[in-house]
Amino acid sequence: MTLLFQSKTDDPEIWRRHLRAALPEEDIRVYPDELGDPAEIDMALVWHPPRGLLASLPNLKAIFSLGAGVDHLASDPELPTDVPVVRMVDPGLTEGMTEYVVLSVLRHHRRFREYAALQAEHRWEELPVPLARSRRVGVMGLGELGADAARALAALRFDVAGWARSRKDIPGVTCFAGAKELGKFLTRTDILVCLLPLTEDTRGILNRATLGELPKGACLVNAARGAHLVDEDLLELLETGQIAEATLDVFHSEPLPPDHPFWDHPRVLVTPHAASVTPPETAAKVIAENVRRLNRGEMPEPIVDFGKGY
Ligand code: NDP
Ligand code: OXD
Repeated sequence: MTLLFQSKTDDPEIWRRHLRAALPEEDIRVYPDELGDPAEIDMALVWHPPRGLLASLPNLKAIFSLGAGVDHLASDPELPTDVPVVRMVDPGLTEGMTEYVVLSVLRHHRRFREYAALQAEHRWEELPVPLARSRRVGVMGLGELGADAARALAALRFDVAGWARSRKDIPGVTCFAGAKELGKFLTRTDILVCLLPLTEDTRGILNRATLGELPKGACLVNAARGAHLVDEDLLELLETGQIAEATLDVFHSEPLPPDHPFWDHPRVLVTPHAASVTPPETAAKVIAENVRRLNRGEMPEPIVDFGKGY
């Protein structure tokens, strides 16, 4: 079988090396130079593919997303509807995200932004910090990434809750479900972490109304998608003190435009969509397992349900 690799942001040679090691029998081609005859492509491993590329491959049996999010595919009006789309669920990707979330939550909890500001003024001042068990962290999205991050935060003894569409049972995590329980989840959350997929239901979910339900002085960590957040609402809530600080990894427009107010905001930490990057050394093995499933005539997994949007 022939696998086409396409990404403008991932190094194709590193991926080729890991894919070859995991799939020695398969033909690995890198887009665009090695595309060759489109009819020969059986599978595509892609990140933000050019519109229409996937539709131009007539014998495609599976589309693998290089990332966990599939909004980069859902937004392609020409996405083939008869080819299974497989999202990235990879232990390395999950570990990276959990590190980012734990680091960000601890940074807010232990007031490191304020210590950095004090250091800049050469001020020796101890700031009070509650025990983690008194700090209420809330994780929006309890899927592959959110559930792992919530478990890690609970292991650090934070008072952790999570919110998803369906009810979850995660030891040490108070689980809320569905739109009806969003309010209860928000009002008990001091540090809010967003790990939702971007869908029509979740677009703009971090807005004046929802962030306004958090206790005054709450912190926000958005590592999901920029379009979850209404930027102007966050800026306004930072001004009023409703939101004390934010850590933002994802933005409406990436790279974040140089004149965007987040860059210079003293209480916003910007990272460049780097919360977790799919590591080829682990993910090539995940792809290989799915290619073997296809070779056996089985379905790859997990397949995206575009009815739900993720
Ligand atoms: P999953 O599909 O495994 O989990 C999604 C979770 O969100 C599920 O718990 C789901 O609920 C919940 N959810 C979806 N829609 C709603 C809704 N309307 N209301 C309440 N809960 C909802 O995704 P992952 O955990 O693998 O990834 C999450 C997102 O993280 C990705 O889509 C991507 O956008 C982002 N990401 C960002 C990265 C970065 O570097 N910044 C890296 C990787 C991912 P249920 O379980 O009931 O279905
Ligand atoms: C992803 C991402 O979805 O990198 O994996 O954002």
